[in-house]
Amino acid sequence: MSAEVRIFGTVISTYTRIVQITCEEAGLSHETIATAAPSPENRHPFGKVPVVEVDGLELYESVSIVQYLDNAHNRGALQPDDPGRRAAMDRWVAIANNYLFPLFEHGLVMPWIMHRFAGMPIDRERIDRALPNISRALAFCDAEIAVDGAWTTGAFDLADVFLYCVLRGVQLTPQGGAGIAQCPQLSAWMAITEQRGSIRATRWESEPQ
Ligand SMILES: N[C@@H](CCC(=O)N[C@@H](CS)C(=O)NCC(=O)O)C(=O)O
Repeated sequence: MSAEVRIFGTVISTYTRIVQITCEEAGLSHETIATAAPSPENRHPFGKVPVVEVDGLELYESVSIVQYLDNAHNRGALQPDDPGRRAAMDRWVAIANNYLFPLFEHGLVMPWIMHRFAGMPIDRERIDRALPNISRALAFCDAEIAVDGAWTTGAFDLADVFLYCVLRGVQLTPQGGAGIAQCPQLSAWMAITEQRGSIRATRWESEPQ
């Protein structure tokens, strides 16, 4: 029997994992069909991954995808009802997508992926240029989460899904791992969150056990 959700995306991908975790949370079976972003098979109009097939629909853009999965298959359990808390969650998802991901991805995560998996020389200049802003961003996250020990409600919601995936890529680089280790609240949150079933079930093969 084929999976309920077909995810077309790269195997080591922040956004593919965001969708995988949401499927796990909703109890949906899912399969990932390896699809490179810049490939003729990729149906995303702006050349990004993932693209998802579910319930006869073709969806793209992770916010739209995960809200659909949570609304249609999980009674919206990953989205707070209270409007103020909802606004806080939406703000964190936007921060993750608009500021953190581009900064981390271009400045640190991609240079290491290209080095580790494509054998390219490590681009130290690019990393060194990005590190001050990355440190500031991590310190901001650490201070914000320290306010009440959670991004939004204390319950696991979509802010946790986006932030964990965006931060995990950073943590797996030498500089990012050291940076997060210097942020006590953030480190503690990462350690607790990585024990969750949906996170464990979607670990990248290359992640240390
Ligand atoms: N706005 C998109 C962003 C997706 C995205 O940036 N995906 C990355 C992989 S994690 C990608 O496609 N990178 C390839 C590229 O930018 O060329 C979404 O929310 O789904």
